[in-house]
Amino acid sequence: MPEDSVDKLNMVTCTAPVNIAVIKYWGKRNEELILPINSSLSVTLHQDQLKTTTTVASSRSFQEDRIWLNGNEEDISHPRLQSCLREIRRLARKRRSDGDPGVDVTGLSHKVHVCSVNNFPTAAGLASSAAGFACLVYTLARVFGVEGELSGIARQGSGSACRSMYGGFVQWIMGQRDDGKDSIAQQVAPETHWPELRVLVLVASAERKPVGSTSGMQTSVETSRLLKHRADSVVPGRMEEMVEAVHRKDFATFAELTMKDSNQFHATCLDTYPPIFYLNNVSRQVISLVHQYNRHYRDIRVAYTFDAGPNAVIYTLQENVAEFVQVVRHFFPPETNGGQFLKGLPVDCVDLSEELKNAISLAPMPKGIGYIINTKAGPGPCVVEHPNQHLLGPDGLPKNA
Ligand code: 2P0
Repeated sequence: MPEDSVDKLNMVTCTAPVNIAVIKYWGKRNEELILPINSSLSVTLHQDQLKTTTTVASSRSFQEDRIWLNGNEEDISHPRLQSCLREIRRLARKRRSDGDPGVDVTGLSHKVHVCSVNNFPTAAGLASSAAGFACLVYTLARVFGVEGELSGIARQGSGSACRSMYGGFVQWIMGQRDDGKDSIAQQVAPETHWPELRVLVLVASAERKPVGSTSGMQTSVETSRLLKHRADSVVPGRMEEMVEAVHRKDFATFAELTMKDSNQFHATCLDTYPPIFYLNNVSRQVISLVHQYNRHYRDIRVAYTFDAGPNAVIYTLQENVAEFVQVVRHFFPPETNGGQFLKGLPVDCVDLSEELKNAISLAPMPKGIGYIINTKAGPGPCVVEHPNQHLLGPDGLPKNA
């Protein structure tokens, strides 16, 4: 590659977070624009534990758009990738014609190379598409010099990705318009609002989920009357209550709504025909454990939620983390010579009282849970300033290829 084209490489690296919904998104009213049948609300997880990193480079010398995900080159012609690229370029052209000096005029026609990695295993069962598309859109926007509302573009990559465009507590407002312009994410409160809140990801299984979210929710929309009832008559009220509970930092209300909404989402999966099963025996044991733990204290101290897979995500407050982790360790004894059971934020060691152990009537399930990630709410996407963090080399190809 000649020197001058190397000089004209425009390269940006950003990171974006995972989010876990407490009011679930399930069902679209428009498949192509990814418009949902109900609003949803999530907590953005801290990027110290879970994040996607994406580098985008643009250059006059690139022949075509290309993308590498977790080390492998993937097909960039995927319609959802194309939607994000097209919409960012459209926005950049619009900004330029509006006279925005920030837009890199010369780079508008350039092709891009995209390289993206997750710092968590796909086997952790966490929705990597949300962090992935949020990171792609955020990074592309920096490369093309566009700012402002970007969640509507991330949404067109993957619905839940629009919520990863902000930190803290985030709602995705379903919107009413057919063109989707009002279907966007908004921050309800920043991550600093509720510093005591903690999130434990209980990684139960390395199996791949049987039915993907996109096709699963499609079948649910076609066949489940419960899903329609949920979207029309349950979620609107729950969204209001949840926003209020977050503002008040009312853990008991937040927790109860979270558990009920997870349960109703899985009920709509069972009401889908043919039914979809995301929960397994370990999931059901975790549900039972949480309810028995809360009943023992006559107080809602811990809440569970499950997405399109068997792994539990636990919301609790910092003061309960050490004991609850020990409870999980007691009822799901880990492999003695296995890897680290607890990852993420450090946790003190505590002894469980006999009273508490006796109050929970469950037979221990050895190795039911592989490991726990202890994390908290965190900020939205950020730019990585240090150039040695770029995933693409000066030749525009992945460094670790
Ligand atoms: C959520 N999930 O609100 C819900 C709860 C899974 C269960 O968003 O088709 O990967 O890309 O819009 O965003 C997973 O759905 O689906 C999801 P698409 P997405 O987090």
